Amino acid sequence: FRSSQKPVKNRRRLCTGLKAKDGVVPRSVVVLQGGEQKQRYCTDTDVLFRQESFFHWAFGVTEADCYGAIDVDSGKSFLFVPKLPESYATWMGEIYPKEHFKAKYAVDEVHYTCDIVSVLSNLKPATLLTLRGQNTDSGSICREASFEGISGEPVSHLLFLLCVCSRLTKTDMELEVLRYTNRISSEAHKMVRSFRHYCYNKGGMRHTSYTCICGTGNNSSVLHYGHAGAPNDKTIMDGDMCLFDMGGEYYCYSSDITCSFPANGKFTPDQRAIYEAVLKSSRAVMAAIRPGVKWTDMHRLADQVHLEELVKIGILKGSVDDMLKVHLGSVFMPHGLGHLLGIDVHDVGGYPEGVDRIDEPGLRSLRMGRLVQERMVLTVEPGIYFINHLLDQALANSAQSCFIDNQVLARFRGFGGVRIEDDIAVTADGMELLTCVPRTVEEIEAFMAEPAKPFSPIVSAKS
Ligand SMILES: [Mn+2]
Repeated sequence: FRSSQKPVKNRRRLCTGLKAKDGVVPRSVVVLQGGEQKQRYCTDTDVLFRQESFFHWAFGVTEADCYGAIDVDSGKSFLFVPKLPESYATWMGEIYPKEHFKAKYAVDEVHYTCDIVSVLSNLKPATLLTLRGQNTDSGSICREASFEGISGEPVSHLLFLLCVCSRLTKTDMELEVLRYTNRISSEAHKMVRSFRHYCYNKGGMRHTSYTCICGTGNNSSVLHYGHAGAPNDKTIMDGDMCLFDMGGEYYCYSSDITCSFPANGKFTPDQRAIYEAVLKSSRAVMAAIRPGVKWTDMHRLADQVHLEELVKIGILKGSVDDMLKVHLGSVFMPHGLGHLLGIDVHDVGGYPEGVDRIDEPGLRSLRMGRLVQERMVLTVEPGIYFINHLLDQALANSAQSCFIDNQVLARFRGFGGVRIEDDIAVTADGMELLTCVPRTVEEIEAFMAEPAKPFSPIVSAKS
C-alpha cells in the first residue's frame, strides 16, 4: 500500500466528526494506544502479534507497543514508537529512525513513547480524548489509552461512539483490502486442506480472521466447532457433509467465508435438498439487500424461505405464517443471518446506543440491528442445522411439535448442517458480492470431480 492509502482519510473523518459534535472543546487531542507484544505465559516466546483494531483503523501501524495522537483542530497526527535498545539490532533486525515511520505511515510527527508526556503537554490540550466503550458483540470494554504522567481527566465515551460510527462504512481503500481478503480466501477455500498455506504463501496473510471451523458429519451442526475442546480432528467419512468456515486476514482486514459440501463430491438427495434450501434463502436475501432495508427483516426473510423449503422436503407441515409466530425458524438456524465485517470479523457498531437486540429466538443472536447503509460490508450466512438438543426441545413443545413430521425428521438426525456464508459490500442500489467460490450443487460437483488444478494466478485489482 502506498503511504497515501494509509488511514489518513479515517483520521480526517474522525476530526470532522469530532468538530461537529457538541461537547468537544477547542484544543482537544485524541490519544490512542496500540496493541502490546505479549509472551506465551511465563516464557520468552512471543505470541503472534496482531494490532488493536481501533488503532489500526486510525494509524494503520503494524508494529507493537505504539501510541498515536491527533490534534483535532489542525488534524495534525503524532505517532509514538518505542525507543529500542541497541541489542534489538542484533536479535531482531535493523532499528529504523523516526523518519522511516513518518514516511511509512504518513503521519505529521514521530516521537518516542518515552517522550509522550512532554510532546502532548507542548500541545497545551484543553482535553485528552481517549477511547472507552462496550463492544456490542463480545460485551467487553475496550482498553483506554494510559501512560505514566497522563494528566487531567480524559473524556472517553464520545470518541468511542464516533470511531464506531465511522468504522461502520468503509472507505475506498478499506473496500479494496476487503475485496483482496475475499479473493484470496475464496481461492484458498478451493484448496481446502491447504487453506492456511495458500493464504500465507500466495496471499501474504500472516493471520486468519478467526479459528477455522471445520466440522464434518454431525459436527457440521456445531456452530463454532474447531475450538480447543474440539480441535477439527475428526476423521472425514465417506458420505459426510463438510462445513468449512474459514477466512484469511490481510493488513488487519478480515474475510469470513463458509463452504458446505459432501466429502465424497456427490450430494445425496437429502443433502441436495437442504443445501438448495439454504442457497435459496441466501440468494433471496442478496436480491433484497439495498440501503435502507432493515437487517432484522433480512433475517426474517431467510427464516421464511427455510421454513417453506422444509415443508417441501416434508420435515415440516402446516402454515409457514403460523410457524413464524412460534419462531420455528430458530430451531434450524439458531444464529443470526450475518454481521458487519471489517478490521474485526465481527466488526464494531452492530447496535447504536439505546437500541437493544430483539429478544426472540434467533433474532437475539443477530449481531446487527441497524438499517443497511451504502459502504457497509456484511456477511450473509444463512444455515440449516440438525442440532439434537434443539430438535428435542421443539418436539417437547406442543406449539412447535405440531408442525414437525418426526418420521421424516428422524432421517436427518446426524446429518449435521449446511451454512453458506458470503461477504458483500452494500452499494448505492444493491450489493457487490466479494466472495467467489463454487456455490450451486452443479458447480460444487463439477469442481470436485476435476483433477487437481494448478494454483490459479492471483490477478491484481485495477488501481
Ligand atoms: Mn460469520
